Amino acid sequence: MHLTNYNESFDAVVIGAGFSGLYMLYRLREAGFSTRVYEAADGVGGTWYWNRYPGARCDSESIYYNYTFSEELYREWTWSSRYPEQPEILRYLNFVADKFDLRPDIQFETRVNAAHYDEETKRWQIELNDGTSVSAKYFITGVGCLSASNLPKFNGLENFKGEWYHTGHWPHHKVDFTGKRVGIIGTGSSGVQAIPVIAREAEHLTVFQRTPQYSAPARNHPYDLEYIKRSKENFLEIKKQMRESQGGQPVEVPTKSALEVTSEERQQKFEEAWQTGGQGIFTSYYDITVDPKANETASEFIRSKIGEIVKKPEVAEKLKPTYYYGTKRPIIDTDYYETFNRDNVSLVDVRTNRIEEITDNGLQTTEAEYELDVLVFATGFDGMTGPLLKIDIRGKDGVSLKEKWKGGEDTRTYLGVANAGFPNFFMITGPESPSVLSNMPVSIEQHVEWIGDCIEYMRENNIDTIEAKVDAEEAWSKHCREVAEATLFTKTDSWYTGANIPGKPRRFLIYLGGGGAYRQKCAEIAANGYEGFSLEAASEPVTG
Ligand code: N01
Repeated sequence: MHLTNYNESFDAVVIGAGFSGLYMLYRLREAGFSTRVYEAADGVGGTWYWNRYPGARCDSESIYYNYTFSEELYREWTWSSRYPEQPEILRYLNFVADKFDLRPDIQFETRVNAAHYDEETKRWQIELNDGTSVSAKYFITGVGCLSASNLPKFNGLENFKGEWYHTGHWPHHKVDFTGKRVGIIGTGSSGVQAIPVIAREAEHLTVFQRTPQYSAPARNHPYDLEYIKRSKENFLEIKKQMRESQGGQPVEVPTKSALEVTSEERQQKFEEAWQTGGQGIFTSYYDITVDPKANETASEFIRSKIGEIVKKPEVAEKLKPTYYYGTKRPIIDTDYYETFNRDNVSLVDVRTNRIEEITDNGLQTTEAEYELDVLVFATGFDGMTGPLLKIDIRGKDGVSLKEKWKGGEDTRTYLGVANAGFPNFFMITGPESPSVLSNMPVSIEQHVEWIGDCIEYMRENNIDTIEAKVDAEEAWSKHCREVAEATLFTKTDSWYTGANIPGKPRRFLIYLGGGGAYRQKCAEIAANGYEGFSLEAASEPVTG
């Protein structure tokens, strides 16, 4: 694509008005770069705009699940509870957009269909779904890791006479389950959050479960004002801890193996974590996600809790997972296992009793037909690469990202932020960065600040293009794979490994070396004049 008559021209184009795009816009605009954000939705929020399903809430503690780039912002916003619900997080992001007057530079209800690098002009030509095209020196994606929803191909869905919804594209109106027979497919984080809420309203809820899940109680509670006041007073310390920590929130780093302590001590530790609520079991011992035997201690602890909570033994057995705890996203819940004690809830194991088709009136498995008025798909996302590959992104020689990554067989990036062959293209929390195995806002801020600094550096040093070198990318990708292979994460079928999408090549695309260490590595690379990147000087002074 070599367009000469594009409609507008910017220093930078950013896709997405979620946590990533909002801050990227602010950061670049503050530095004097003309920036345009394109957003498919009619409002800001990204993940928190789309995932409006009942029970949707965050599983990072709210005082850490926010931006830290502005102390004023941190002090002005007050979270209501430990794990805020989706409407509150969406209000926060709207508050941010208003406070920094971001909306004038966001074009809503607009999708980027294609972005092609023009080697002659050294600019990105960006094609929008309204038929117009714009040009930008820098092209930045803030599309998130989980925005391409996965609706599995079930035969007959088009014949279903009832209502159906996907948790990742929930409607804006309230879905009323009162008096209805509801079915839900999927028991990941979304399903586990939605099931207890829907069960309280529906006449009957049938849960179609393929893989049982480990979940721990969230024990959400309102914050007391004194706690909030202290967190605001300690802003600088909290920010430092978040940014230096492994996972983006201050957690005591485990120093012991689960296997070096007595079973009594271990049991006590797990029990304390269970009673406190949150992700404490996951972070209790350093080898939980590394050593199968250590993992089994935590897995068995949660299985025993399921056995205690769920009254019908045959239901409890079906709910007990067997994969390595933590290698699918560990879930925290409010009354998840308890919900299966309700008379109006039934559980169907679709691994043994397979879904054959969706019928006019419900769902047919190999053993029975279930009559349903509403069907909810909590079937997740084509994670990591899915949102990027939905856009026709082409770098030098017209090579697409999809071709470069060999359809996912060979996805490789430099630091999860850049790609060889794609000059001046940056991905916020892209594949092979810590992304979803860290507290997202912290990782997003780190990428945004790194990208912003890089673009400013280019202007100051009269550099026209920056591009990852092939060998640096290869070394980074190899390092990511080696770190992941040393853990149990790669052994489990999950969206982390791409195994949830039929035909998707199996690759683990999250950097597991820790957010703090990753931040340091990125900073060193920048301090060394962007080591591993080729920088090309401009023939004329760089303005953008
Ligand atoms: O998706 P998932 P999600 N037939 O992929 C099942 C984040 N998040 O939307 O496990 C039958 O985890 C599938 O079964 P199986 C968080 O990072 C965060 O729940 O593949 N079942 C699974 O049970 C999370 O990890 C928050 O065997 C099918 C479910 O659908 C990520 O988003 C809240 C099927 C999908 O689970 C994704 O979570 C929500 C089929 N053909 C989400 N295909 C919080 O912050 C899929 N399934 C709390």
